[in-house]
Amino acid sequence: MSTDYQHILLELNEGMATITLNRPERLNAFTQGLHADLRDALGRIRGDRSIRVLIVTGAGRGFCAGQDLNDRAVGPGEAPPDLGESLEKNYKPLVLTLRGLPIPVIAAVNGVAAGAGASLALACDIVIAARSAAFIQAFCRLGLVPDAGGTYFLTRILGSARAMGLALFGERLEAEQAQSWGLIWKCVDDAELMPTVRKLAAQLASGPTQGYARTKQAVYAAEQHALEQQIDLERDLQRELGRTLDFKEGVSAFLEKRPPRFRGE
Ligand code: LHQ
Repeated sequence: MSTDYQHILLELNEGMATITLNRPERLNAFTQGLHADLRDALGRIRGDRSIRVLIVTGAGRGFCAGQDLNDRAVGPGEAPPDLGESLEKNYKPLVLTLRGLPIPVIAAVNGVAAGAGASLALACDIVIAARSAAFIQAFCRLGLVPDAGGTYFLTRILGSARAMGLALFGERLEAEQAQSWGLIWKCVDDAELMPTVRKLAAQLASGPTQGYARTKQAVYAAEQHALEQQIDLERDLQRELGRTLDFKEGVSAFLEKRPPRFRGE
């Protein structure tokens, strides 16, 4: 099934949802309209228990070039825009919704991811990029800080030395380098991007969805917790998961020497 929006495509198929940012002539830069479509689509995905994985990608040759700067030009005599309002209303809910979805989210970075477009990719749980793709912290060219979680993601994932270099110089970080720095999960040949992503998404869509939700929760909590707190969280999550049908199925399948049939329950 596919659902039409003006600025994105939403496809739902066998437990997998795919959101394709669809403003290719502007490298899928964010506008109010794009944000509104994303909000609506993510709300539907969150409310549909049959969806067990989400893919986010871009139409055309770019993934997402960040904020559409046509919306941000300040003419002579005009009051400066309130960028904080735009972040509060649009980008913060977007990033927090992606992080909070109880299903794995895969960014299929098909081309350049610049500014808040790079933050969008890094807000996803797994990032797979085409070899020709690149990540650009374009904010410094505009006199801005990396936003939409940019300073958080870069610093947590790479450490402050590399985060600072990327943020101050705004250079292209090629997908291969991003992989070797550990910023993303994988870089693959361009032609292999969507086949690879769909294969992994299908694997996740037929996996133990409850376990994935708690894994996501635990991995992100570990960024904040001390060891003891984290061990306590793991205990609590495992206690819940031990009651799921998927755990029962996983153990039975192992003992019966057959592949498990997880239902996400
Ligand atoms: C664009 C854009 C774009 C409009 C390409 N806007 N048209 C900011 C402020 C407000 C609040 C919230 O937070 C933010 C966060 C941010 O995201 S700040 C960062 C904004 N993004 C940028 O500064 C990136 C601007 N784009 C570029 O530097 C280049 O386009 C990159 C390096 C991404 C790609 O370069 P090329 O591959 O050479 O493509 P291009 O520049 O030729 O772009 C293709 C078209 O897309 C072109 O239009 P045209 O009509 O000439 O074909 C661009 O103007 C348009 N486009 N990014 N952000």
